[in-house]
Amino acid sequence: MIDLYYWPTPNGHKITIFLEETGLDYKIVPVNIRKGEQFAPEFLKISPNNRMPAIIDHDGPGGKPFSLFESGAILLYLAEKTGKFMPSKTRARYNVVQWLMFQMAGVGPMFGQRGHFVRAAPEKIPYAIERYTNESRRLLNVIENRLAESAYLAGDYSIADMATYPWVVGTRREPEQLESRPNFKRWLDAIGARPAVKRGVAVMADLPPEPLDDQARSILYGTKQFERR
Ligand SMILES: N[C@@H](CCC(=O)N[C@@H](CS)C(=O)NCC(=O)O)C(=O)O
Repeated sequence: MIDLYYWPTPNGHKITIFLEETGLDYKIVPVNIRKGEQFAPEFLKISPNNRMPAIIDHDGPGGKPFSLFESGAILLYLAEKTGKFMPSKTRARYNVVQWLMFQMAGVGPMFGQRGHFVRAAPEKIPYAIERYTNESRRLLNVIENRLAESAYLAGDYSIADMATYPWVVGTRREPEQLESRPNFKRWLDAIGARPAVKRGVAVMADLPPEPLDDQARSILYGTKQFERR
């Protein structure tokens, strides 16, 4: 059994998609990041960066519990544990790893900052919005070019696609961005049609919408983030 410390966000969806794809037994442990539950001492023991997702695999290596934070590390671990969605041969494996790192170091942070400055920032800062919008569009072009030569980011459907999809699926709200990227659109359609992906993104999707009020802002973007623990 795997405990998944989770809140329904793109980083959380990466892991629910993998777990649904493989049928591994898991239990959701909700971490309400707008209420500050990511700062609970018990959670920080497994995720010292106060971010979800994190897991405890009660049947970890050596049959003992094993905890992990960082979604990319969790996907690598689960792929290795199950032997699924990451090939074992070195060249093919590192092809997956490089596209996973591209998501972790590029797509996630840039789309995340864009979302912050477009939707969450209390003031509109044109330079920041333009900077992260440009960078997000550039990354979509990298994805489009890659998908013009490959059905999925790293050959076959893999953890690299599971990591990237939840971050870029919101581009559907900007149809003009899809028109110029037909291979990206084909990939979005193919992944979005997978039953396990539908189930993965549906986990806790029925939560009532919570406002990003002053208290949530202060927890997510305020001084609590860098208080010494
Ligand atoms: N690099 C981390 C990022 C995780 C992350 O940013 N999680 C966000 C939600 S999507 C979070 O837990 N935020 C809580 C906070 O900012 O305090 C990963 O991929 O796991």
